[in-house]
Amino acid sequence: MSQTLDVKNPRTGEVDYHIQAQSAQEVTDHAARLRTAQSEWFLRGMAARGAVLNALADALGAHSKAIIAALEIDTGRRKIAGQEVMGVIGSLRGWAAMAPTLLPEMPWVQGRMKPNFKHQNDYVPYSLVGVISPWNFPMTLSFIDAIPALMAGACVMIKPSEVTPRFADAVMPAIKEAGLSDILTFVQGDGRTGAALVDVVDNVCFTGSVATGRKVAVKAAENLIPANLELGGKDPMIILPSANMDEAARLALRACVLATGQACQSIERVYVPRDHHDDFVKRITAEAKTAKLNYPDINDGHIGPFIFDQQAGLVEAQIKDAIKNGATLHTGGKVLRHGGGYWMAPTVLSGVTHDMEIMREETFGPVIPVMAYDTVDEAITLANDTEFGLSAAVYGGSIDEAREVASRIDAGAISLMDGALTGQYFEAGKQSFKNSGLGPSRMGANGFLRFFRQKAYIANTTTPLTLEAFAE
Ligand code: TXE
Repeated sequence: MSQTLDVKNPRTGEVDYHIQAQSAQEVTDHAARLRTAQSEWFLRGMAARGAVLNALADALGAHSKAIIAALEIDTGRRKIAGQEVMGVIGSLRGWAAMAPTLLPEMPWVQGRMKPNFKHQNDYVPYSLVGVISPWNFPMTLSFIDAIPALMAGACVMIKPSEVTPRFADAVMPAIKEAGLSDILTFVQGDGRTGAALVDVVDNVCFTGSVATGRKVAVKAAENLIPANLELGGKDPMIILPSANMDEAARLALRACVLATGQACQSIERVYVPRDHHDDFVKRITAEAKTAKLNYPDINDGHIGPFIFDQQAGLVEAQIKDAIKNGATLHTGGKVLRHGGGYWMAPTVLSGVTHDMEIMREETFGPVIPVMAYDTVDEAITLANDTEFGLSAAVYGGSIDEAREVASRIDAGAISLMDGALTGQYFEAGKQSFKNSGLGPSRMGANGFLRFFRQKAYIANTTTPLTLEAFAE
């Protein structure tokens, strides 16, 4: 029996949508249907699959108004909803064009040590790839793994977050029009449906919290399937003494509070030279006060509501903990109730230390904790003092200077002379270090190659050896 789950509108706080959570049996049935279609999908070849993905891009374009409208309700923001849809369309066209160039040539190769043998490699896709996505970028993070998996020749089952599931219904007509209904599907539900998905796929891609990622990894290990995990972060930004502090304040504000800070690549800690600290705090506080909530008019403002209402309480608790332990609040800091939703203006804190939750746990809110450092070595030590290693940023007088500091930061992607660039640039391969994830890069060539298994054909060009050749 499938269960009905309530879905809230983050701008009004009202339950105005429901999903039927798919049972484990229903997930298993979907998997069987997708598997049946997979070999034909693979045999069509890369060029034909690319043409279908381009057709999906066209269909998404034709349905974009309805999809953006659904995503807007899911997330409480309009411009970013549009960017998500256009980004997926661009990604479909990009992978369709690029993927055929990424598989290596597969000639017969004569053995070096044993020239009587030769081999040839082949790349065989996983049959069924599962994608489990979170609520912060519902469409982007559902398709980021799905598109290269489809290009590889896999079928794909996506389970969106139960917090933001409505865009999927709006996307389905486009999937149907592109002729992909048997190849790509959504299953709806909460963690139980997600867990059922991990039991039926051959390769799972997960974006979300460390705690849930760990559960997915354990289940994937039990099922002996690869887990591609992109988890939480506590991204640091180091501002070097040579930086233009005015520019630094402006970019740090954007990198910390864009999308209400509900982005994996959000900057969550800012380290500033002690000599510049007070001036920087003054500048970023002034900048932060100019940012507006996009309430009541969704078209006017920079900061949307908390998408997941419980997140508001978590963010406020971290701020209160910091203040209780000696931090100074310069602006923001309170959860605001408007129209039934939960909001927070950009929040600047100073006097923070690494004993505070706000400097250790993922915040996922529009919060800018600023900490002074005395030497660049100390700043690097502080940046690396974390269980996470998703990404980071260095801003200084030049790219070369920032690059040198970046080489000592233990994280998978470092933005230079800016922050949070992995939200704007998807071509660089990067892995998640430490507790921020597991598996190959989802960007660059490995974003595609991870969906294949390498197979070898090994041929003997002479007479096979007899057992006697191995006798003691
Ligand atoms: O994540 P979850 P939530 C962080 C952020 C946030 C926290 C929780 O700090 O506050 O995670 O977010 C499905 N087996 N990030 O609650 O629980 C679930 O249904 C399989 C960081 O959304 O990880 C949803 O589809 N699946 C991150 C998905 O997992 C399971 C982005 C994510 O849920 C499952 C988002 C299970 N046992 C949140 N349990 C980033 N840094 O990008 C749940 N799910």
